[in-house]
Amino acid sequence: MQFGRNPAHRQIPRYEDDSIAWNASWEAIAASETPILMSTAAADQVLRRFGEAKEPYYGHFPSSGQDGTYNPFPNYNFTGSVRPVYPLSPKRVVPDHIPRPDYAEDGRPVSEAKLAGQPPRILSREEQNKMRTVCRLAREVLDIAASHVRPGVTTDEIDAIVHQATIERNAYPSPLNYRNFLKSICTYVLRRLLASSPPMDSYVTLYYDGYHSDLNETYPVGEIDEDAKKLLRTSRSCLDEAIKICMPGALFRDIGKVIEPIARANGCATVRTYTGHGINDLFHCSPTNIPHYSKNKAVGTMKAGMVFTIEPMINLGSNWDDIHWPDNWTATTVDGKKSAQFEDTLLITETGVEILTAGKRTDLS
Ligand SMILES: [Co+2]
Repeated sequence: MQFGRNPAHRQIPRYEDDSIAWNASWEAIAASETPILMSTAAADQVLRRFGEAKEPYYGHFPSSGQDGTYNPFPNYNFTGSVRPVYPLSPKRVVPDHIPRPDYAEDGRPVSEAKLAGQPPRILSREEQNKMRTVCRLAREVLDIAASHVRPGVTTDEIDAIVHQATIERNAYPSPLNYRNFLKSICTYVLRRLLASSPPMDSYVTLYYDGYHSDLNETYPVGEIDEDAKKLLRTSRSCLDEAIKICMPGALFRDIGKVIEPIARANGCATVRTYTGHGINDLFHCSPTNIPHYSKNKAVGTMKAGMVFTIEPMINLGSNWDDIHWPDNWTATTVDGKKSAQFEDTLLITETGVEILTAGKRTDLS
């Protein structure tokens, strides 16, 4: 498939210095101590759709803070109160002995492009076992990351923890250098998480023994308000109910028909830009678009041996649209309201579905 730019980019103002306008950033910080509106995005998919992230700009900005940090897009009309904080930490190193996907060196997922448009693959028994292994490892790493989520932690600290836990398992952190993405996890948040503020979303994607897994959860950080609690419960149940219909013969388009009514009934909206996707020896593959909204025209029937993700992004309120920062990958809600997301990697079995990334549930009550 082609990775065209989203029309949302056209709304982004131009800067005097073009080198600033398309930098890659991944850290964001809350500008104030008021309850924070955080948005999450499947950053892996932002990259998939939007093309390559750009090298960060490390130059001087007049708006630099006393600690040397700065907002690289001071003129951008941000929604919500989350802001980028530069400079980014240096790219983390993966030891040479760990096998890596094709894009690890130059950022280009060539094999994904080659196989675009192919029907979904049915995995052999051996491949299914490899998917079980890599998904179990991803769950272990995500749980380690979750155990470090607390007020005051930075997303960069979580990235370091995930990177270390991943390479300790002889796995490669799949997001690293995927279309030149600079980090080992996709996380969206506040660089420094405040007590009584936002949920934090964390993605863990591993590559091990030739196969990828994909998993994400949103966590409360400190005390969160009732709206945020409702959002987390709704997002989790959107995913859980959608998984229940998965079995041989079920239609991919019906997933969205389960999810959107649950979101609406709880005063929430379903993001349309980002979708579930096939995953196996490729990070993203056929079926490339598994929509989470009702009126979709996704084609295809589930068959035993297929592996794919479901990962609905649910926004508080009725606005499902999203907008992107000039860094080429950070997605936020257009109205600055909170958003949450949960994702699992699923295997269709002869009789139903196996949640390959299943694990202990966070208490969302
Ligand atoms: Co995914």
